[in-house]
Amino acid sequence: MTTNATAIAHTNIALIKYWGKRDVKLNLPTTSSLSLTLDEYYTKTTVEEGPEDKLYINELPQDSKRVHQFLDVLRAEMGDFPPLTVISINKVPLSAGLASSASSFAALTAAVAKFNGWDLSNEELSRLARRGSGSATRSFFPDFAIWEKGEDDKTSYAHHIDVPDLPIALVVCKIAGTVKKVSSSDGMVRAQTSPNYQSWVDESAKQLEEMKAALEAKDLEKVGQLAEANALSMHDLNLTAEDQRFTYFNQNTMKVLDAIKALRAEGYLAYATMDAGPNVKIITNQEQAPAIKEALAEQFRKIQFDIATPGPGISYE
Ligand code: 2P0
Repeated sequence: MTTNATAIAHTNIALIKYWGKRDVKLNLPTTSSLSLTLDEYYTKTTVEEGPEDKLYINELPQDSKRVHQFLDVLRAEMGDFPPLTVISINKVPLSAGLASSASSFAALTAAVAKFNGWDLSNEELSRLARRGSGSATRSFFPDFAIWEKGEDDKTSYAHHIDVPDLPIALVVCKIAGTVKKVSSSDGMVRAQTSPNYQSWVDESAKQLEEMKAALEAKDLEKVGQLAEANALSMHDLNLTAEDQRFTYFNQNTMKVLDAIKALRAEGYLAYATMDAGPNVKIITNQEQAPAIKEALAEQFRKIQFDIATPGPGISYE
């Protein structure tokens, strides 16, 4: 056991989404999902022996039941360890549809494993991180990862898929940096009451296979089409939920989605994906990303735009 341990995990954006649980306690998903790890957004987490489990994010103390529960899940799974002070530096805009829980729980899992000297593969770490947050399963791997829904607790984790030299880029539209009103976990429960839910699950399995083929063929146009179709149908579930329907869209979301369509009509490679917030991420290639960013920045002066590119897997300091 060392006195402290530090891990860095980058966030990821799902091109085929996770949006529903078949087991809430074990965090087992209804679908497999596929993601791109991003270079620009990450969490760096250090753990050291506490007097008690305590979390700081960007130097501010936090009262996070989720983190406390997760540390206890790790103790139950792996054996006891001392109370920990968790010090997290988060370079992901908090809770605004850029999955900060993905990089946070991946970095925390890896830091705790290093602190305790657990000799685990990234797949085994991914399996443990799942209990903290589903999307964290995919943040151990560079570039592209698939979280296999698996059969049970032992078989539901993510792995890397190798797609060498794909010049993919995302233009991230930061429409709102405010805290979202419906958490992902609540949103999924509601979405699962949509009459369209089972058809989304069935369609998602087909889209995943098509996405793997499109990545292998390096067909970015097809990657974009599939990701957009998968994301927009995920958001339809929220609107058609029978119990507490809701939407993450706002007026600017609609306008940006229209602008993406217009860019496509002009010949750009531009497809939208969206997560649990009003932000839109545009899937394009690295050559076109700056022009798309510029065109949108001119049209939407109050929205901030970033360009994100494929990022690395977990690392340690
Ligand atoms: C995803 N999202 O695949 C989907 C798409 C948001 C929209 O995973 O309840 O924070 O902690 O397992 O991982 C965000 O949800 O949810 C997410 P929990 P998580 O990236």
